[in-house]
Amino acid sequence: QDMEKEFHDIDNRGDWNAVYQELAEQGRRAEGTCSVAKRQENRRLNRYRDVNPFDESRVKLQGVDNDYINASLVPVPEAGRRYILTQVKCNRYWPREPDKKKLFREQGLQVSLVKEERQAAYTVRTLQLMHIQSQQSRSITQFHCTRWPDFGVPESPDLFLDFLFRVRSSELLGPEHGPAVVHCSAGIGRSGTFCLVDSCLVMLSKRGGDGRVNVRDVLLRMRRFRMGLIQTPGQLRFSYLAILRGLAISSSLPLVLPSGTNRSQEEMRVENILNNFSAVAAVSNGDHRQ
Ligand code: PTR
Ligand code: PTR
Ligand code: PTR
Repeated sequence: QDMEKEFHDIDNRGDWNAVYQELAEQGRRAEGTCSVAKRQENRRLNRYRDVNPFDESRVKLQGVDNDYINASLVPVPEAGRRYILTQVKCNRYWPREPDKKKLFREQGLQVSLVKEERQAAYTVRTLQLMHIQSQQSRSITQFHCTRWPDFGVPESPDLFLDFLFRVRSSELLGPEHGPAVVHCSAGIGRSGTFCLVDSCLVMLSKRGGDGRVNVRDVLLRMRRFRMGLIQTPGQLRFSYLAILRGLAISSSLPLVLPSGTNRSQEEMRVENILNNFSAVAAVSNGDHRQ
């Protein structure tokens, strides 16, 4: 595989820093304008002065006076994916317990917790979001990766892939659903890593066994819709590792498991991951305030 060779070449040269800086520079040269984000009345809506949505791909709120939110729609057509990346993290926006509701008066919304399942590295929650005035509600599935500090990488590709495969098994990232919301602190570093790995793995599986994907090109194309996706050389290297590992896992998966033979731990683990179906709509990375 070309990508594997590229990975080892960069590793052997100890060059991730240079590769990352070059990519970041190319990304910056292609950036669009952020004039709406920089308007006086919107300044307080941006957590970081240097992370803004482009005018062209910003998500617009409906039914409110000011349609501005620091969120971008990032399409990856080759993978059949569309994500909304945004900066939502500092507040726990869901109730801690099933019988409690969280009320957002200003927005006229109410959030209740329907179900919560805790795993070692992530939590899956089913939330009910209600628009109070119309009494309309929708079900939101939130996948919350709980072990990924900003500017860092997850402990291992396998731990991250457990999380990613769990999200994917719900099929909520697919084209028959609206774009999934992916958020962290700035909505670029960890969220960007998540979307890049997901999209590249989808492209590889569509292209079959000897398919290829140019990770850097995919990332640069995604960066035209939201700035700064992937924030460190380490996150870029981790993305390659996770894609390679994800590819190895999915191609080692036998179509029909031979009965009576001893299956490896690996096969059983993968089968477990793939059988874990549930329903989704939002993905969340990182910690939240208590
Ligand atoms: N990791 C962040 C930092 O150290 O900059 C922490 C942070 C958390 C920054 C929340 C900003 C935050 O948003 P707000 O100021 O809106 O609570
Ligand atoms: N200016 C901020 C900083 O560099 O600290 C912006 C920023 C913060 C960028 C967090 C990325 C961050 O990480 P993530 O997108 O993973 O929350
Ligand atoms: N309870 C923490 C606090 O308010 O300091 C919440 C928090 C945790 C805020 C982490 C920001 C954090 O940074 P990040 O999740 O982006 O690593």
